[in-house]
Amino acid sequence: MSREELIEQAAQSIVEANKDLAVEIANKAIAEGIDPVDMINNGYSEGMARCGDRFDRGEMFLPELIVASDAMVAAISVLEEAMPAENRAEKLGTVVLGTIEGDVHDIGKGIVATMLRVYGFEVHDLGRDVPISSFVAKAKEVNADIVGSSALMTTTQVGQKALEEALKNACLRDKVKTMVGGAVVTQRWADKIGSDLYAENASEAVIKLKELFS
Ligand code: B12
Repeated sequence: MSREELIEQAAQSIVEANKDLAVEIANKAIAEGIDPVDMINNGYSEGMARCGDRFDRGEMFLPELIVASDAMVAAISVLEEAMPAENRAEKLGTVVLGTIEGDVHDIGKGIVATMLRVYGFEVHDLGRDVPISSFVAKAKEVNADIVGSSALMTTTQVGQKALEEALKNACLRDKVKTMVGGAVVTQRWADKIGSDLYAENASEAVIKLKELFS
């Protein structure tokens, strides 16, 4: 099967919320030697974007979205196994990462965590619905170089601004770089709140952080 066919089937498996098919396609892609990151970015993520459009149009409802999310998580975990870790003697930096309090969206943040690990960063993934104080406490505890936050909703996006303030109040802002992302987040927002770095997707996050630490 060609790359294009597998990419399209991956997207379709998410739209159909078909976990078995999503996993089957992931395994096929690995067997065919297709880049797992390509499959995630252009296949499964595209499928989830189509789900988002359907949800917007009222053609898909929350329970289906939850099943589609499960299918995506299952396929990604198969592909993660196939990502060759970059060989390097030393870690590039220590990252604390999480989804802002009040927000349960964690698929994209999980992809960012995986990709950063693959490319040589030590990642402390705090999960989702993470209180601002936990980001700050973890950053102190592990002596973080980067604090990254994900927000998928306009209501939780404001938490990224609160995180900037909290890091300043804890006298950590000079020691750590901050990185923001998530579907509602833009470069403009990052500039507005004074975050050091914005990335549209996980691959871009890796490129930008590697630049910063090289
Ligand atoms: C899947 C999904 C869900 C799943 C989440 C499952 C999970 N475990 O994550 C479920 C069904 C649980 C869900 C619930 C809800 N959802 Co929802 N959901 C989505 C959907 C369709 C896709 C999100 C997704 O996973 N995309 C795929 C991943 C790969 O993309 P991504 O998250 O954007 O991540 C990439 C980049 O953004 C970036 N990135 C992400 N994080 C970070 C962090 C850093 C530091 C960096 C650098 C980069 C980065 O890299 C990632 C990988 O490339 C979006 C629609 C959309 N277009 O985004 C709505 C959406 C986000 N949901 C929405 C809403 C409203 C809700 C609910 C409130 C619905 C409800 N009525 O209950 C609840 C939320 C409850 C809560 N308190 O959080 C709205 C938000 C609207 C808004 N603008 O505020 C959206 C936009 C849908 C819509 N159009 O209405 N949702």
